[in-house]
Order: sequence, then C-alpha cells, then structure tokens
Amino acid sequence: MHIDRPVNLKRAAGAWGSDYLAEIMRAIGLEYVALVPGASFRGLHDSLVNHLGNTRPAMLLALHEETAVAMAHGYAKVTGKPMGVILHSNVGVMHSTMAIFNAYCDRVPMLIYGATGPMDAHLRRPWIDWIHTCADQAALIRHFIKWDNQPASLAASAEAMLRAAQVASTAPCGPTYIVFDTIMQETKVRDPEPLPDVARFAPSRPVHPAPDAVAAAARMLVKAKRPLLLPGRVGRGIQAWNERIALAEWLGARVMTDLKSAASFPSDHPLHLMTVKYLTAESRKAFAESDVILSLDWTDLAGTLRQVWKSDAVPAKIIQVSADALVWNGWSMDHQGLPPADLNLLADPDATTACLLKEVQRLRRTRPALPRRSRTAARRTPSRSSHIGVRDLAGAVTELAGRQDTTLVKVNIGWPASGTRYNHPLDFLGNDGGGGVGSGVGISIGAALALRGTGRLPVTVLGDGDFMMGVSGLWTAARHQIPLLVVVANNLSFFNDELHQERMALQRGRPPENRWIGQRIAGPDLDIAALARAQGAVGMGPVTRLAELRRTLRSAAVQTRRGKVVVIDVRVAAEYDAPVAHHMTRGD
Ligand SMILES: Cc1ncc(C[n+]2csc(CCOP(=O)(O)OP(=O)(O)O)c2C)c(N)n1
Ligand SMILES: [Mg+2]
Repeated sequence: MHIDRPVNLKRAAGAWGSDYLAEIMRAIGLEYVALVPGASFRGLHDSLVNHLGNTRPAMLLALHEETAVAMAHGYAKVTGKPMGVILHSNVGVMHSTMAIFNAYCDRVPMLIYGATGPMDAHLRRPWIDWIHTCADQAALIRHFIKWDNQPASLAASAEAMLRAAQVASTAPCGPTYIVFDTIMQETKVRDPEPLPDVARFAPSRPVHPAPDAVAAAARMLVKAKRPLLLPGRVGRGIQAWNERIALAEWLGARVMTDLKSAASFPSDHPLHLMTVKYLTAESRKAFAESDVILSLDWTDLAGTLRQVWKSDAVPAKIIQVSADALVWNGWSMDHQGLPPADLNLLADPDATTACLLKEVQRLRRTRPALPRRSRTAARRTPSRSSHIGVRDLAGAVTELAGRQDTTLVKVNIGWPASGTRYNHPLDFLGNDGGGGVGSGVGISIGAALALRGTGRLPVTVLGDGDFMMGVSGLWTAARHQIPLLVVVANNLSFFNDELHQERMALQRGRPPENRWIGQRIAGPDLDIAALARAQGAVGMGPVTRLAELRRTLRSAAVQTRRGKVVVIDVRVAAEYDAPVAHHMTRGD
C-alpha cells in the first residue's frame, strides 16, 4: 500500500488549534481519513500532514466526496470500525450525501468531519468564505446521520469528537458529523488542552435482552415443530457466526439468508435453505410451513411476511430481535413496514443469539440430529445465447471464489440470489444499504483496504451504471495501491429501469419495445478497460464468451494478488434472474 510521506517535519509541540483536533483523531484510533481537499479545513489538513506526519490517520485522496464516504462505508463493513472522512464545507457535504445515506441505512459506523466559517463574519475573506459558510451545515444531512455538532472551542471539540466516536460505534451504528470553524483550526494555541483519556469514553456494549424475554423466546423456539431462522443485519464476528450455527442446530431450525445482508450463515450447511432477495415460490413455501419465525434483525421483516401472507394475520409466531428502533426517525422510512411480533426483543441480534443458545441448550440438553442436506447444490445451466448470461457470470465468479479465500464485496442487481455461496462471515458483504447507485466502486475500495493482509481476494461485481457513477474511485485505489478485482456486469444499460419502463408500457397498452430509450448506455459504447487503464488500473475486456471469462477471471485474480487494481469489462445479457418483484406495479 502507498501512503504519501511528508518531509522536513519539525518536531515542534502542537501549537495550533487544528493540531489538537488532529491529535484527538489519532487518540480515537483512526487509521485513515478519506478526503477531497478544501480550504475550509486547510488548518486541519496541515496538522495531519506536518504535525502528525500523515500517519494514524493517513490520508486517502479521493476525486469525489461520494467516493471518500463510500470507502469509509466499505471499510466499516469489513472491520465494524469507523474510518474518518473530511469534507469541505457545505459543497463537499453536498457531494457526499447519497453515500452518507447508504452508510446510514447500512448501519455502519463512520466519523465524518467538516468545516465552515469563519462564523465570525468580520473575519471572512471576501466572497468565498461567505458562500462556503452556512448557519446550520449539518442540516443538509441530519436526517440520515446519528449525531452532529459544531463545537465553539477546542475543549468543546474534544468532547464533541469523543461523543461522536461513541455514538457512531454504539449499535445500531451510523455516521456522525462534526463541523470545525476555520478560525478555531487556524488560531495559535498558547496552552494546549490536555488530551482526553479516550479509553474512558468507549462505545456502550450492545444492548442485551432481558433474561425473562430470552427465557420466553427459548421456550417458544424449543416447542416449535418447524422453526425458521432469519439472520439479517448481524456482525462479522466469527464467534457470533458459530453461535448462530449452533443455535440453528440445537433448534433444528431451517435458515434463510438475505442477499441484502452480508454473509450470516453458511450456505453449504444442511439447515440452510436458500438465499433470497425477493421471495420465490419455494421460499414462500418454507415460510408457510414454519410455526415459529426468529428474525435476527432481518431487513424488512414486514415486507417479507407480506410476500407470503397478504395481510399481517401471520399464522406463525414471530420473534423479532432488533435494536434498530433506537435510530429510527420520522424522515427516513428505512425502518420499513411494522412487522407483527409475538415477542419483541429490542436487543442486539448477536448478543441475543449467545443468550438464546445458552437457554436453548439448558432446556433441550441434547442436540437434534442434523437433517441430510435438503437442497442439492444449485445447478447452473449455461445460457444458450451467445451472450454471457447473468447466471453464467455469477457461476464463473463463484467458481473463482471457490478456489481461494475470496470476499465478494458487492454483486450486480441481476445477480441470482440462489447463486450466492458463503461459509465465512467475510465471504460476502451484502448491499449498499440505501439503494443509492454509484457507491459500488468506493465501497469496494474501502472493503479491499480493510481486507489487506487477510489473504483474501477482494472481488466486486458492479453494474455498468453503478461503476460509471463512481469510476474515478479507481484512481484512488491505484494511487494508494489497494488491490481489488472489479468485474463490470456490463449490459450497456441502466437495465433495472428498462424493466420498469416495459412494465409501464404494458400496463398502459403502449409499445414496450421503446423501453430502452433514456436507459441504454451505448452508442458510443464505453471503453471500460480504457477507463481503468487511464487511471492506473489494469483494464481487461470486453469479454463476450464464457470460456474467455473464466480465463480472464483467473488471470485477473493473479494480477490482483500481485497488488494490482484490475477491472474486467464483461458484456452480459440484458436480463435479470427471476423473480423481479421490485418491478411489481404498486399494490401487486
Ligand atoms: C443515485 C441513484 N440514481 C438512480 C437510481 C435508480 N436506479 C436503480 S437501479 C438503476 C440501474 C443501475 O444500472 P446498472 O448499475 O448498470 O445495473 P443494471 O440494472 O443494468 O444491472 C438505476 C438507475 C438509484 N437507485 N440511485
Ligand atoms: Mg447496467
């Protein structure tokens, strides 16, 4: 990895306001800050480079604020820890908003810092300081961060930064935002404030469930004839992963996993039924057969149940384990529908799993025999057309991942849920959280950064639309030498929306053959490999045949392992794996 090294540093003691802020960032434990530079934080920038020597935290230079935030998002997906991001006054925040929304919906911790001012109008430089100062900058993003503050002194900044770090990493996690006045950063400090004892301001432990609620849930589950376990937004820890497996085994519970969430249960386990995005006939049947459903913070439980039972009159008993209500507000509807629950445990899903496992083991004493594998491994029928089908692509990537420790960071929208395999919590990292297209490149770089040194190959599969919106992120990966393999599922279109237009036309008796207008990204066709090469990455393709795809993936993996950023342009058929329930007409 490459980090820029400053020269001729003088070993002077901290003497400027921003030196103190930088020291607190280090004390908090930030390894990296991603940023696009800006004069509003030139004081802080100088402190990070010339006072701290661009180490702990080290700067990662992005070409767009959305990339900077998405990188922090991907990093937190792997580590569960926050990365720092510094944004330039109001304009930098404006560029970053969608990525912050994605991170918020994905419940990842992130420490965002920004700047404004001078708030003292008499000290403003003409013009620029006025347009880059706002009365309430955080108002731009307050609806989708956990906490913000604009401290008026260094002492207050220390407290604000500690609180922000504590709040961001207290589950349910999320981004926080602290704004520093330029004058506070650029003022000389005579008697520097002492650094706070950061260890005494650690995040709270996850919320544990009340013992009587655990006992009641365990009784319901032990009595169940056909329990169904739905692990959703759970942590990446291996202990929690093993406890989840043990809980399913002790209950003899069948398990479903969700393509929107990161790997939560081994897909090869005999109790694992399937991975879903929207329910299929087969997955609806599994729900209909169950008598007790245990959701471990399953994303959109109500919406899932409504795909099986049209009303909330669900015959199965529901146990909902989620602390998510702690961060809901009235602006974002990312809390989804309100699920019926016979037992509602406002608690962390991993902490609850550990408690439930102990109680179930106490009640049951012996572990039921595991069923024989109920599902044969998904068979892949190669597409007959000359194009590479979405299943072919998923099959080839899965084949590559099967040969070496791989983290599949993201997958394209057409990726078949049933084709996803994972047997370790880091095998797959789930979705972007907020459905904001354009975060794929940034999230993947941040995840790849966090995966360095683990021996894992970071692979990401991005739609051409998603890729292009974040394409300049490749330069950051190349500059900082963060190895990553990007597979572009290039259907030459914002294809998701072609299907919406087709649906509209059919519903209205209009010609569906016009669905491509305002959607196709072709003529001129993008030279994706050249876009990669132009930024210092390796560009391969376009790949149009399956055999060639397998070969190219293998060679790309070798180059990624050698430290390169590699992009493969794969021409895939414009098709989605059925079912595409999100193309339903409202009320369907
Ligand atoms: C910021 C943003 N703009 C627009 C959309 C609407 N949208 C959802 S999916 C999609 C198409 C994405 O294209 P691509 O990544 O190529 O995936 P494909 O559907 O072609 O597989 C669009 C435009 C969105 N979700 N987010
Ligand atoms: Mg596309």
